[in-house]
Amino acid sequence: MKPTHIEHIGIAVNSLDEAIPFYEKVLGLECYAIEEVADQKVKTAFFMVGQTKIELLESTDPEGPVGKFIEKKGEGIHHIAFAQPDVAKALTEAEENEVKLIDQKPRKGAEGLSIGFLHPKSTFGVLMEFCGKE
Ligand code: CMX
Repeated sequence: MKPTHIEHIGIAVNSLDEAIPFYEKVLGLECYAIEEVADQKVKTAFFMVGQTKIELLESTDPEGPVGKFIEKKGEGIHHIAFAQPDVAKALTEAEENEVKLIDQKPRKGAEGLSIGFLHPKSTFGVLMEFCGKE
């Protein structure tokens, strides 16, 4: 299944309060939402750039995925999310192509969207997310 576009790029930061002014003042983007995703142990901030979003990720728990990532690699690009019309089907198709899945089926992420992750060890070192309304 072909993604329609890049839905968002996830960027791990130490502090939303410190990073948001850069996106607003230097890039002139508007932070249109801040949301905590308890399940993922992150607080997120969103900016729209054309059809694609920038999702800043601040960890709320050092043992969460973003906390561990920052501890190991520091701030930076954390994942790329592809918009998929049918996330469940896209995950099944990836698994049929021998990709290791983090999520066997979609779960709820930020903005109420269905999300599912592919393991970076199966995707040439880039954590990938499928993301969509279904
Ligand atoms: N990108 C690329 N590689 C990554 C990575 C990332 N974001 N996160 C971890 N890895 C690599 C590590 O570097 C490590 O590689 P080495 O073994 O070569 O050192 C390996 O994956 C294992 O990493 P780890 O630190 O031991 O962490 P875990 O195995 O416990 O977890 C992962 C890694 C990807 C399974 C976990 O982070 C995960 O489930 N991620 C998906 C959920 C998520 O990231 N949520 C936050 C965003 C939520 C949102 O957008 O709403």
